[in-house]
Amino acid sequence: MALKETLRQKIDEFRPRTTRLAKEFGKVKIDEVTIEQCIGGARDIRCLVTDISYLDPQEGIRFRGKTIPETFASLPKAPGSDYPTVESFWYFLLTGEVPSQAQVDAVLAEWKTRQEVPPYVFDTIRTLPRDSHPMAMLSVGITAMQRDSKFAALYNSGAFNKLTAWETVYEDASDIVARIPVIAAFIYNLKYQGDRQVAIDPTLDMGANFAQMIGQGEAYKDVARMYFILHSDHESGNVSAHTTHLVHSALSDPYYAYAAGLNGLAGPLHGRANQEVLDWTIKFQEKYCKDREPTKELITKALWDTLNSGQVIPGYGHAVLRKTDPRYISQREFCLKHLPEDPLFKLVSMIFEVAPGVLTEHGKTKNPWPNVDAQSGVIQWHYGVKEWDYYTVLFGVGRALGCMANLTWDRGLGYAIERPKSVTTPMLEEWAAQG
Ligand code: NMX
Ligand code: MLT
Repeated sequence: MALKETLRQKIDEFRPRTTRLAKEFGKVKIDEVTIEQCIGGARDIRCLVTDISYLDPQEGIRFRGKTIPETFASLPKAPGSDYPTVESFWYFLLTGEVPSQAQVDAVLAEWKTRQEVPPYVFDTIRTLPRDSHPMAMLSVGITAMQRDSKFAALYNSGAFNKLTAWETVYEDASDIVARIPVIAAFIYNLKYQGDRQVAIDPTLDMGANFAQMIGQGEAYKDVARMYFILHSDHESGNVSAHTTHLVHSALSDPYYAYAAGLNGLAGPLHGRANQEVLDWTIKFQEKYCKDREPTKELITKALWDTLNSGQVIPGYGHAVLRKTDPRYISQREFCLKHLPEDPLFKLVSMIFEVAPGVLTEHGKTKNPWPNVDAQSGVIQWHYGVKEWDYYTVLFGVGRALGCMANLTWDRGLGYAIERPKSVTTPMLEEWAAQG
């Protein structure tokens, strides 16, 4: 059965569960809200639903119930590779089922029919100043494609039907995930390779094709597959996923919604932290290690200098996690296998030995351990993708998978427009006085 048909069956089977919960158990309490949460970024308030992934503070992410090692182990691999194709992961995220090789091949074939980016998208990106941030370019590219939205066309046609509208979200979502690596490669070549563009290779899977389009060799194909899968989803409360969900809840189409999500991902406390990590590490090398090897003492001093100047240590801390991010560990294992002697990897490993102690002594952060961004740039750097302002674009390509799978299900289950209630400071003061 084709992916869309499988999905139709799954959504039809699932919908009564959501309807029943809302109708019969709608008043059951699952949380309470404190003043601290209200002022402090709604931290930990349970008010979003997703079945695509779940983040446990101690264990880290599970995609469709599977840990990262379980996900990598269970999905069909790219030919000759240790890693699954992104296409097989997409099938898994959408349906919760491990696909057969034939099902993966069908997604591969489907993406080939979708991945041609309309030329006006490239023309639009080209009009931007060349020193625009690559995330601005990506966001503009996705917004430009809105013209082609099948969801928007359905809405405008007057034939919008709540029960079947998800089908056009699936169409837009699939177009976005198939095209976003092509747009990302275009931006890379435009900005850093003198506009030397490389054509799509229709014989390759998404990760391999991306590698080829940015001029990378065989080894990078697995880097791309691993990277896009690891960055795909982190349940629904993170800024990029939540923004995408929020914007689409107003029935804005997936292009508008994901462009908004990308704009959130571009923030230094979110996806851009991977750029900041490289920036911090290279500046550290330049300042302290011109004529000497890095030491734990030097790193400790540099970390304190950063903290004392009021800045955060990029790549450390997390709003939910309270242990080392398993996405960090997964990438670290890749480094230990493929680039154990890389000087930058060794430096980042030394920071890993020192930073949690420094942050604990500093005493502010609830989680002194590294997150995904502390390790990802090192791998890119090792393979020659040294333009670190581009790293968040790579994150954005991966995050599209999670956001688009979620939007398809959001519409399938008919989630409402999101509209939490705000209160005023005098109201908070009154409640505070009442205890
Ligand atoms: N370095 C210094 N201070 C920190 C750090 C850090 N890495 N992490 C948290 N703090 C501070 C934080 O700024 C806050 O200070 P204040 O009370 O003065 O406002 C205090 O510790 C308590 O913050 P937490 O409750 O531990 O963290 P919160 O949930 O508010 O924020 C992050 C989570 C991820 C925004 C925060 O840890 C951070 O800024 N980390 C560095 C940036 C980063 O790596 N972001 C990437 C996250 C992953 N991603 O890809 O999105
Ligand atoms: C993410 O992958 O979105 C980040 O780790 C941030 C988060 O989960 O809040």
